[in-house]
Amino acid sequence: MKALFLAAEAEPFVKIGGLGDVAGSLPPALRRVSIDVRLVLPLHGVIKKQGLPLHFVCEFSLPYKKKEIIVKVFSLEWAGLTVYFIDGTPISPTAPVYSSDPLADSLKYAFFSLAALRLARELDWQPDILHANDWHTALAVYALKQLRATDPFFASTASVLGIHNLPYLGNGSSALLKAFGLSPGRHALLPKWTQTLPLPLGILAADRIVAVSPSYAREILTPEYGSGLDEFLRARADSISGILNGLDLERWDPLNDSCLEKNYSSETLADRKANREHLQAEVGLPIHADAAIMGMVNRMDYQKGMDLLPEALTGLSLLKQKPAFDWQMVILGAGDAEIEARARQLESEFPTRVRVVTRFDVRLSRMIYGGADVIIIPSRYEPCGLTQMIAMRYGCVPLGRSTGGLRDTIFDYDQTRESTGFLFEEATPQSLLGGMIRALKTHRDKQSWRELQLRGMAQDFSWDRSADQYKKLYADVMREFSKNPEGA
Ligand code: NHF
Repeated sequence: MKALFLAAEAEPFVKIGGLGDVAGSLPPALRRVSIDVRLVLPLHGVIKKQGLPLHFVCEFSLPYKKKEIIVKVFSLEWAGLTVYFIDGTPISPTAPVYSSDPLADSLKYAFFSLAALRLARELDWQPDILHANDWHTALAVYALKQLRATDPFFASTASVLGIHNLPYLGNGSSALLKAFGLSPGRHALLPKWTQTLPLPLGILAADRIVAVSPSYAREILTPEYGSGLDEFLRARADSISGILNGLDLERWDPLNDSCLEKNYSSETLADRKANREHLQAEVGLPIHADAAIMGMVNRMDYQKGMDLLPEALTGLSLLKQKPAFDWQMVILGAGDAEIEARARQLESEFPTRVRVVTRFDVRLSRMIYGGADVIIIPSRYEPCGLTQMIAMRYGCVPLGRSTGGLRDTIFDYDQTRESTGFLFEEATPQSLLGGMIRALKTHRDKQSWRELQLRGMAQDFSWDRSADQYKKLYADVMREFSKNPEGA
Protein backbone atom coordinates (compact mmCIF):
# COMPACT_ATOMS: atom_id res chain seq x y z
CA MET A 1 0.00 0.00 0.00
CA LYS A 2 1.48 3.36 -1.06
CA ALA A 3 0.50 6.64 0.61
CA LEU A 4 1.58 10.17 -0.26
CA PHE A 5 1.29 12.24 2.92
CA LEU A 6 1.20 16.05 2.61
CA ALA A 7 1.51 18.55 5.44
CA ALA A 8 2.50 22.17 5.99
CA GLU A 9 4.72 21.21 8.94
CA ALA A 10 6.26 18.12 10.52
CA GLU A 11 8.61 17.58 13.41
CA PRO A 12 11.61 17.45 13.53
CA PHE A 13 11.92 19.60 10.39
CA VAL A 14 9.50 22.32 11.41
CA LYS A 15 6.89 22.54 14.12
CA ILE A 16 4.52 25.39 14.84
CA GLY A 17 1.49 23.59 16.28
CA GLY A 18 -0.22 20.25 16.81
CA LEU A 19 -0.22 19.47 13.09
CA GLY A 20 3.58 19.34 13.25
CA ASP A 21 3.43 16.72 16.00
CA VAL A 22 1.04 14.58 13.99
CA ALA A 23 2.83 14.86 10.64
CA GLY A 24 6.12 14.07 12.36
CA SER A 25 4.79 10.96 14.11
CA LEU A 26 2.05 9.42 11.98
CA PRO A 27 4.09 8.78 8.78
CA PRO A 28 6.82 6.83 10.65
CA ALA A 29 4.09 4.92 12.50
CA LEU A 30 2.43 4.09 9.15
CA ARG A 31 5.80 2.89 7.91
CA ARG A 32 6.01 0.55 10.90
CA VAL A 33 2.73 -1.08 9.84
CA SER A 34 4.26 -1.71 6.39
CA ILE A 35 2.74 1.17 4.46
CA ASP A 36 5.07 2.65 1.86
CA VAL A 37 4.47 6.23 2.95
CA ARG A 38 6.26 9.27 1.60
CA LEU A 39 6.03 12.61 3.32
CA VAL A 40 6.02 15.88 1.36
CA LEU A 41 6.74 19.25 3.01
CA PRO A 42 7.35 22.76 1.72
CA LEU A 43 11.02 23.76 1.82
CA HIS A 44 10.28 26.59 4.26
CA GLY A 45 13.01 29.12 5.01
CA VAL A 46 13.44 27.67 8.51
CA ILE A 47 14.16 24.26 7.00
CA LYS A 48 16.58 25.66 4.42
CA LYS A 49 18.62 27.27 7.19
CA GLN A 50 19.17 23.93 8.94
CA GLY A 51 21.64 22.76 6.29
CA LEU A 52 20.07 19.30 6.05
CA PRO A 53 21.84 16.84 3.71
CA LEU A 54 19.20 17.17 0.97
CA HIS A 55 19.49 15.45 -2.42
CA PHE A 56 18.21 17.08 -5.56
CA VAL A 57 15.39 14.91 -6.97
CA CYS A 58 13.85 16.67 -9.96
CA GLU A 59 12.65 19.91 -11.47
CA PHE A 60 9.42 20.60 -13.35
CA SER A 61 7.04 23.47 -13.87
CA LEU A 62 3.42 24.20 -12.95
CA PRO A 63 1.17 26.28 -15.18
CA TYR A 64 0.13 29.47 -13.41
CA LYS A 65 -1.89 32.14 -15.20
CA LYS A 66 -0.30 32.31 -18.62
CA LYS A 67 3.14 31.49 -17.27
CA GLU A 68 4.89 28.64 -15.50
CA ILE A 69 6.33 28.37 -11.97
CA ILE A 70 9.45 26.26 -11.59
CA VAL A 71 9.27 23.53 -8.91
CA LYS A 72 12.44 22.06 -7.47
CA VAL A 73 12.26 18.94 -5.33
CA PHE A 74 14.78 17.70 -2.80
CA SER A 75 14.68 14.69 -0.49
CA LEU A 76 16.23 12.90 2.42
CA GLU A 77 15.71 9.57 4.13
CA TRP A 78 14.35 9.84 7.63
CA ALA A 79 12.75 7.37 10.07
CA GLY A 80 12.62 4.68 7.38
CA LEU A 81 10.85 6.80 4.79
CA THR A 82 11.57 9.35 2.07
CA VAL A 83 10.74 12.96 2.83
CA TYR A 84 10.40 15.32 -0.13
CA PHE A 85 10.80 19.07 0.14
CA ILE A 86 9.19 21.30 -2.47
CA ASP A 87 10.83 24.59 -3.41
CA GLY A 88 9.67 27.38 -5.70
CA THR A 89 9.18 31.16 -5.65
CA PRO A 90 5.82 31.11 -3.75
CA ILE A 91 7.66 29.44 -0.84
CA SER A 92 9.69 32.48 0.13
CA PRO A 93 12.85 31.79 2.16
CA THR A 94 12.08 34.77 4.40
CA ALA A 95 8.40 34.03 5.05
CA PRO A 96 7.24 32.27 8.22
CA VAL A 97 5.44 28.93 7.94
CA TYR A 98 2.13 30.74 8.49
CA SER A 99 2.19 34.45 7.75
CA SER A 100 -0.29 37.17 8.55
CA ASP A 101 -0.77 37.74 4.82
CA PRO A 102 -3.56 35.42 3.63
CA LEU A 103 -2.76 36.11 -0.01
CA ALA A 104 0.87 35.01 0.31
CA ASP A 105 -0.12 31.93 2.32
CA SER A 106 -2.87 30.85 -0.02
CA LEU A 107 -0.56 31.11 -3.05
CA LYS A 108 2.23 29.29 -1.20
CA TYR A 109 0.07 26.38 -0.12
CA ALA A 110 -1.87 26.10 -3.39
CA PHE A 111 1.45 25.91 -5.20
CA PHE A 112 2.78 23.39 -2.70
CA SER A 113 -0.33 21.18 -2.87
CA LEU A 114 -0.38 21.02 -6.65
CA ALA A 115 3.38 20.53 -6.93
CA ALA A 116 3.29 17.69 -4.38
CA LEU A 117 0.60 15.91 -6.36
CA ARG A 118 2.49 16.38 -9.62
CA LEU A 119 5.62 15.04 -7.93
CA ALA A 120 4.07 11.56 -7.76
CA ARG A 121 3.75 11.60 -11.52
CA GLU A 122 7.29 12.92 -12.03
CA LEU A 123 8.57 10.07 -9.85
CA ASP A 124 6.33 7.62 -11.67
CA TRP A 125 5.21 6.49 -8.20
CA GLN A 126 1.46 5.86 -8.20
CA PRO A 127 0.03 6.34 -4.71
CA ASP A 128 -2.96 4.27 -3.62
CA ILE A 129 -3.78 7.00 -1.11
CA LEU A 130 -3.27 10.73 -1.14
CA HIS A 131 -3.46 11.87 2.51
CA ALA A 132 -3.69 15.66 2.87
CA ASN A 133 -4.06 17.62 6.09
CA ASP A 134 -6.01 20.80 6.87
CA TRP A 135 -6.60 23.68 4.47
CA HIS A 136 -2.95 24.03 3.49
CA THR A 137 -2.92 20.83 1.43
CA ALA A 138 -6.65 20.28 0.84
CA LEU A 139 -6.37 21.62 -2.68
CA ALA A 140 -4.33 18.56 -3.65
CA VAL A 141 -7.39 16.42 -2.86
CA TYR A 142 -9.58 18.68 -4.96
CA ALA A 143 -7.13 18.73 -7.86
CA LEU A 144 -6.78 14.94 -7.67
CA LYS A 145 -10.50 14.53 -8.21
CA GLN A 146 -10.37 16.71 -11.33
CA LEU A 147 -7.24 14.95 -12.60
CA ARG A 148 -8.69 11.47 -12.18
CA ALA A 149 -11.15 12.22 -14.97
CA THR A 150 -8.42 12.90 -17.49
CA ASP A 151 -5.17 11.35 -16.30
CA PRO A 152 -4.98 7.53 -16.02
CA PHE A 153 -1.91 7.86 -13.80
CA PHE A 154 -4.12 9.03 -10.93
CA ALA A 155 -7.19 6.98 -11.84
CA SER A 156 -6.78 4.58 -8.93
CA THR A 157 -5.58 7.01 -6.25
CA ALA A 158 -8.13 7.51 -3.45
CA SER A 159 -7.99 10.52 -1.13
CA VAL A 160 -8.13 11.04 2.61
CA LEU A 161 -8.38 14.50 4.12
CA GLY A 162 -7.34 14.97 7.76
CA ILE A 163 -9.13 17.71 9.70
CA HIS A 164 -7.10 19.08 12.59
CA ASN A 165 -8.79 22.44 12.87
CA LEU A 166 -11.95 23.13 10.86
CA PRO A 167 -12.30 26.92 11.32
CA TYR A 168 -9.21 27.57 9.21
CA LEU A 169 -10.72 27.24 5.75
CA GLY A 170 -7.85 28.86 3.88
CA ASN A 171 -9.08 32.37 3.18
CA GLY A 172 -7.10 33.99 0.45
CA SER A 173 -7.35 34.81 -3.15
CA SER A 174 -10.46 33.41 -4.78
CA ALA A 175 -8.70 33.97 -8.13
CA LEU A 176 -6.13 31.27 -7.34
CA LEU A 177 -8.20 28.35 -8.55
CA LYS A 178 -8.49 29.79 -12.01
CA ALA A 179 -4.85 30.85 -12.02
CA PHE A 180 -3.85 27.22 -11.42
CA GLY A 181 -6.36 25.91 -13.97
CA LEU A 182 -8.90 24.48 -11.50
CA SER A 183 -12.64 25.01 -11.73
CA PRO A 184 -14.66 26.20 -8.70
CA GLY A 185 -16.50 23.63 -6.59
CA ARG A 186 -20.24 23.22 -6.75
CA HIS A 187 -22.56 21.58 -4.28
CA ALA A 188 -26.06 22.70 -3.38
CA LEU A 189 -25.14 22.82 0.32
CA LEU A 190 -21.69 24.38 -0.07
CA PRO A 191 -22.16 28.05 0.89
CA LYS A 192 -21.24 30.35 -1.97
CA TRP A 193 -18.55 32.16 0.02
CA THR A 194 -16.69 28.87 0.51
CA GLN A 195 -16.76 27.64 -3.09
CA THR A 196 -13.21 28.71 -3.83
CA LEU A 197 -11.65 27.96 -0.42
CA PRO A 198 -9.22 25.04 -0.08
CA LEU A 199 -10.67 23.22 2.93
CA PRO A 200 -14.32 23.19 1.76
CA LEU A 201 -13.13 22.10 -1.69
CA GLY A 202 -11.06 19.33 -0.14
CA ILE A 203 -14.07 18.21 1.89
CA LEU A 204 -16.16 18.23 -1.28
CA ALA A 205 -13.68 16.06 -3.17
CA ALA A 206 -12.20 13.72 -0.54
CA ASP A 207 -13.10 10.05 -0.60
CA ARG A 208 -12.75 9.98 3.19
CA ILE A 209 -12.54 12.75 5.77
CA VAL A 210 -10.86 11.99 9.07
CA ALA A 211 -11.14 14.26 12.08
CA VAL A 212 -8.50 13.80 14.77
CA SER A 213 -10.93 12.40 17.34
CA PRO A 214 -14.30 10.62 17.10
CA SER A 215 -16.04 13.34 19.13
CA TYR A 216 -14.70 16.12 16.92
CA ALA A 217 -15.90 14.14 13.88
CA ARG A 218 -19.44 14.33 15.33
CA GLU A 219 -19.15 17.90 16.58
CA ILE A 220 -18.23 19.41 13.20
CA LEU A 221 -21.63 18.29 11.95
CA THR A 222 -23.32 20.76 14.33
CA PRO A 223 -23.90 24.50 13.86
CA GLU A 224 -21.87 25.21 17.02
CA TYR A 225 -18.66 23.65 15.67
CA GLY A 226 -19.31 23.51 11.92
CA SER A 227 -17.82 26.89 10.92
CA GLY A 228 -20.75 27.53 8.57
CA LEU A 229 -20.21 24.18 6.83
CA ASP A 230 -22.26 21.94 9.11
CA GLU A 231 -25.11 21.38 6.67
CA PHE A 232 -22.66 20.54 3.91
CA LEU A 233 -20.67 18.32 6.27
CA ARG A 234 -23.84 16.49 7.26
CA ALA A 235 -24.38 15.70 3.61
CA ARG A 236 -20.97 14.03 3.64
CA ALA A 237 -21.44 12.40 7.06
CA ASP A 238 -21.10 8.84 5.71
CA SER A 239 -17.55 9.62 4.63
CA ILE A 240 -16.51 11.29 7.90
CA SER A 241 -14.94 9.46 10.81
CA GLY A 242 -12.55 10.19 13.66
CA ILE A 243 -9.24 8.63 14.63
CA LEU A 244 -7.53 9.80 17.78
CA ASN A 245 -4.03 11.17 17.47
CA GLY A 246 -1.31 9.41 19.39
CA LEU A 247 1.57 10.65 21.48
CA ASP A 248 5.27 10.24 20.86
CA LEU A 249 5.97 8.05 23.87
CA GLU A 250 9.72 8.46 23.63
CA ARG A 251 9.67 12.24 23.55
CA TRP A 252 7.23 12.33 26.43
CA ASP A 253 8.51 10.00 29.10
CA PRO A 254 8.88 11.05 32.75
CA LEU A 255 11.50 8.35 33.17
CA ASN A 256 13.74 9.97 30.55
CA ASP A 257 12.96 13.66 30.68
CA SER A 258 16.05 15.77 31.27
CA CYS A 259 13.96 18.80 32.28
CA LEU A 260 12.75 17.06 35.42
CA GLU A 261 14.50 17.30 38.75
CA LYS A 262 13.84 13.62 39.37
CA ASN A 263 12.81 11.04 36.81
CA TYR A 264 10.05 8.62 37.74
CA SER A 265 7.60 6.06 36.45
CA SER A 266 4.36 4.60 37.79
CA GLU A 267 6.49 2.34 39.99
CA THR A 268 8.30 5.27 41.59
CA LEU A 269 5.46 7.79 41.61
CA ALA A 270 6.42 9.08 45.07
CA ASP A 271 9.55 10.57 43.47
CA ARG A 272 7.30 13.09 41.76
CA LYS A 273 7.39 15.06 45.02
CA ALA A 274 10.85 16.39 44.16
CA ASN A 275 9.49 17.78 40.90
CA ARG A 276 6.62 19.52 42.68
CA GLU A 277 9.04 21.32 44.96
CA HIS A 278 11.34 22.12 42.10
CA LEU A 279 8.44 23.65 40.16
CA GLN A 280 7.33 25.71 43.16
CA ALA A 281 10.88 26.98 43.68
CA GLU A 282 11.40 27.70 39.98
CA VAL A 283 8.36 29.99 39.72
CA GLY A 284 8.68 31.42 43.24
CA LEU A 285 5.63 29.86 44.89
CA PRO A 286 5.71 28.88 48.58
CA ILE A 287 7.01 25.31 48.94
CA HIS A 288 3.93 23.77 50.29
CA ALA A 289 3.56 20.00 50.34
CA ASP A 290 -0.23 19.88 50.72
CA ALA A 291 -1.18 22.51 48.17
CA ALA A 292 -2.78 21.15 45.01
CA ILE A 293 -0.76 22.65 42.16
CA MET A 294 -2.89 23.36 39.13
CA GLY A 295 -1.07 23.95 35.88
CA MET A 296 -2.01 25.32 32.52
CA VAL A 297 0.13 24.97 29.39
CA ASN A 298 -1.69 26.50 26.47
CA ARG A 299 -1.51 28.82 23.54
CA MET A 300 -3.15 32.02 24.76
CA ASP A 301 -6.03 32.30 22.38
CA TYR A 302 -9.79 32.29 22.47
CA GLN A 303 -10.02 28.62 21.44
CA LYS A 304 -8.09 27.55 24.52
CA GLY A 305 -10.47 29.25 26.98
CA MET A 306 -7.86 30.96 29.16
CA ASP A 307 -10.35 33.81 29.62
CA LEU A 308 -12.58 31.52 31.72
CA LEU A 309 -9.93 31.28 34.39
CA PRO A 310 -9.97 34.66 36.23
CA GLU A 311 -13.62 34.41 37.26
CA ALA A 312 -13.24 30.74 38.16
CA LEU A 313 -10.24 31.51 40.41
CA THR A 314 -12.10 34.38 42.05
CA GLY A 315 -14.98 31.98 42.72
CA LEU A 316 -12.54 29.48 44.17
CA SER A 317 -11.04 32.04 46.53
CA LEU A 318 -14.49 33.11 47.78
CA LEU A 319 -15.64 29.60 48.67
CA LYS A 320 -16.62 29.10 52.28
CA GLN A 321 -15.22 25.58 52.19
CA LYS A 322 -13.98 24.18 55.53
CA PRO A 323 -11.15 23.42 55.64
CA ALA A 324 -10.35 25.86 52.86
CA PHE A 325 -8.83 24.45 49.70
CA ASP A 326 -5.12 24.86 49.51
CA TRP A 327 -4.24 25.52 45.89
CA GLN A 328 -1.60 27.08 43.71
CA MET A 329 -1.54 27.71 39.99
CA VAL A 330 1.18 27.97 37.36
CA ILE A 331 0.15 29.27 33.95
CA LEU A 332 2.42 29.04 30.93
CA GLY A 333 1.59 30.22 27.45
CA ALA A 334 2.08 32.87 24.81
CA GLY A 335 -0.17 34.26 22.14
CA ASP A 336 -2.82 36.96 22.10
CA ALA A 337 -1.50 40.09 23.86
CA GLU A 338 -4.77 40.91 25.61
CA ILE A 339 -5.26 37.39 26.93
CA GLU A 340 -1.64 37.33 28.10
CA ALA A 341 -2.11 40.65 29.93
CA ARG A 342 -5.28 39.42 31.66
CA ALA A 343 -3.46 36.27 32.73
CA ARG A 344 -0.54 38.30 34.15
CA GLN A 345 -2.98 40.33 36.27
CA LEU A 346 -3.84 37.14 38.12
CA GLU A 347 -0.43 37.29 39.78
CA SER A 348 -1.27 40.54 41.52
CA GLU A 349 -4.75 39.28 42.41
CA PHE A 350 -3.36 36.07 43.95
CA PRO A 351 0.27 36.90 44.87
CA THR A 352 0.87 33.82 47.03
CA ARG A 353 -0.92 31.40 44.76
CA VAL A 354 -0.57 32.21 41.06
CA ARG A 355 2.44 32.51 38.75
CA VAL A 356 2.11 33.37 35.08
CA VAL A 357 4.83 32.97 32.47
CA THR A 358 3.89 34.37 29.07
CA ARG A 359 6.55 32.92 26.82
CA PHE A 360 7.28 29.74 24.91
CA ASP A 361 9.28 27.62 27.36
CA VAL A 362 9.67 23.90 26.69
CA ARG A 363 11.57 23.25 29.91
CA LEU A 364 8.96 24.89 32.13
CA SER A 365 6.15 23.10 30.30
CA ARG A 366 7.79 19.76 31.07
CA MET A 367 8.35 20.83 34.68
CA ILE A 368 4.63 21.57 34.94
CA TYR A 369 3.65 18.16 33.54
CA GLY A 370 6.11 16.51 35.91
CA GLY A 371 5.32 18.57 39.01
CA ALA A 372 1.75 19.88 38.94
CA ASP A 373 -1.11 17.80 40.32
CA VAL A 374 -3.81 18.94 37.91
CA ILE A 375 -3.60 20.31 34.37
CA ILE A 376 -6.46 22.56 33.31
CA ILE A 377 -7.61 22.54 29.66
CA PRO A 378 -10.71 24.72 29.30
CA SER A 379 -10.85 24.63 25.47
CA ARG A 380 -13.91 25.94 23.64
CA TYR A 381 -13.17 23.32 21.03
CA GLU A 382 -10.34 20.80 20.88
CA PRO A 383 -10.05 18.60 17.80
CA CYS A 384 -7.78 16.22 19.69
CA GLY A 385 -5.33 17.96 22.02
CA LEU A 386 -1.99 16.64 23.19
CA THR A 387 -1.77 18.37 26.58
CA GLN A 388 -4.11 15.96 28.35
CA MET A 389 -2.31 12.91 26.96
CA ILE A 390 1.11 14.24 27.97
CA ALA A 391 -0.21 15.17 31.40
CA MET A 392 -1.63 11.70 32.01
CA ARG A 393 1.63 10.09 30.98
CA TYR A 394 3.32 12.27 33.61
CA GLY A 395 0.82 11.46 36.38
CA CYS A 396 -0.65 14.97 36.22
CA VAL A 397 -4.45 14.64 36.34
CA PRO A 398 -6.34 16.48 33.57
CA LEU A 399 -9.36 18.69 34.15
CA GLY A 400 -10.74 19.43 30.70
CA ARG A 401 -13.81 20.76 29.00
CA SER A 402 -15.92 17.93 27.65
CA THR A 403 -15.27 18.51 23.96
CA GLY A 404 -13.52 16.81 21.04
CA GLY A 405 -10.46 14.78 21.90
CA LEU A 406 -10.62 15.83 25.56
CA ARG A 407 -13.93 14.03 25.89
CA ASP A 408 -12.48 10.96 24.14
CA THR A 409 -9.32 10.68 26.22
CA ILE A 410 -10.31 11.82 29.72
CA PHE A 411 -12.65 9.51 31.63
CA ASP A 412 -14.57 11.53 34.18
CA TYR A 413 -14.17 10.79 37.87
CA ASP A 414 -17.87 10.80 38.68
CA GLN A 415 -18.90 8.83 35.62
CA THR A 416 -16.69 5.76 35.72
CA ARG A 417 -14.49 3.72 37.98
CA GLU A 418 -11.97 3.68 35.14
CA SER A 419 -11.65 7.46 35.51
CA THR A 420 -8.47 9.27 34.53
CA GLY A 421 -9.47 12.88 35.21
CA PHE A 422 -12.30 15.39 35.35
CA LEU A 423 -14.55 16.83 32.64
CA PHE A 424 -16.74 19.90 32.80
CA GLU A 425 -19.53 20.63 30.33
CA GLU A 426 -19.89 24.31 29.55
CA ALA A 427 -17.31 26.82 28.39
CA THR A 428 -18.18 29.07 31.33
CA PRO A 429 -16.25 30.10 34.47
CA GLN A 430 -18.98 28.49 36.63
CA SER A 431 -18.67 25.14 34.95
CA LEU A 432 -14.86 25.30 35.16
CA LEU A 433 -15.13 26.21 38.84
CA GLY A 434 -17.37 23.19 39.41
CA GLY A 435 -14.68 21.00 37.85
CA MET A 436 -11.95 22.58 39.98
CA ILE A 437 -13.93 21.95 43.15
CA ARG A 438 -14.41 18.28 42.26
CA ALA A 439 -10.70 17.91 41.46
CA LEU A 440 -9.56 19.68 44.65
CA LYS A 441 -11.91 17.61 46.83
CA THR A 442 -10.64 14.40 45.28
CA HIS A 443 -7.03 15.54 45.69
CA ARG A 444 -7.53 15.45 49.46
CA ASP A 445 -8.12 11.71 49.26
CA LYS A 446 -4.54 10.58 48.67
CA GLN A 447 -5.42 6.99 47.82
CA SER A 448 -8.07 7.88 45.20
CA TRP A 449 -5.76 10.48 43.75
CA ARG A 450 -2.92 8.03 43.36
CA GLU A 451 -5.25 5.59 41.63
CA LEU A 452 -6.37 8.33 39.23
CA GLN A 453 -2.75 9.13 38.43
CA LEU A 454 -1.85 5.49 37.86
CA ARG A 455 -4.82 4.86 35.58
CA GLY A 456 -3.84 7.90 33.49
CA MET A 457 -0.25 6.72 33.29
CA ALA A 458 -1.41 3.29 32.08
CA GLN A 459 -3.41 4.63 29.10
CA ASP A 460 -2.26 3.53 25.65
CA PHE A 461 -1.75 6.68 23.60
CA SER A 462 0.78 5.13 21.24
CA TRP A 463 0.86 6.14 17.60
CA ASP A 464 0.96 2.46 16.68
CA ARG A 465 -2.65 2.13 17.78
CA SER A 466 -3.67 5.08 15.57
CA ALA A 467 -1.56 3.78 12.66
CA ASP A 468 -3.46 0.46 12.73
CA GLN A 469 -6.72 2.38 12.44
CA TYR A 470 -5.43 4.47 9.55
CA LYS A 471 -4.21 1.35 7.80
CA LYS A 472 -7.68 -0.15 8.06
CA LEU A 473 -9.26 3.09 6.86
CA TYR A 474 -6.88 3.23 3.86
CA ALA A 475 -7.78 -0.37 2.98
CA ASP A 476 -11.53 0.41 3.28
CA VAL A 477 -11.33 3.51 1.15
CA MET A 478 -9.27 1.72 -1.50
CA ARG A 479 -11.84 -1.08 -1.61
CA GLU A 480 -14.77 1.35 -1.87
CA PHE A 481 -12.95 3.42 -4.43
CA SER A 482 -12.18 0.45 -6.64
CA LYS A 483 -15.91 -0.41 -6.65
CA ASN A 484 -16.96 3.17 -7.31
CA PRO A 485 -14.10 5.12 -8.90
CA GLU A 486 -16.28 8.20 -9.27
CA GLY A 487 -15.63 8.72 -5.56
CA ALA A 488 -17.57 11.24 -3.51
O1 NHF B 1 -4.41 18.00 18.58
C1 NHF B 1 -3.32 18.08 15.86
C2 NHF B 1 -3.92 19.24 16.60
C3 NHF B 1 -4.97 18.86 17.62
O2 NHF B 1 -6.56 19.76 19.17
C4 NHF B 1 -5.46 20.08 18.36
C5 NHF B 1 -5.73 21.24 17.48
C6 NHF B 1 -4.98 21.33 16.21
O3 NHF B 1 -6.47 22.15 17.83
O4 NHF B 1 -4.26 17.25 15.24
O5 NHF B 1 -4.50 20.09 15.66
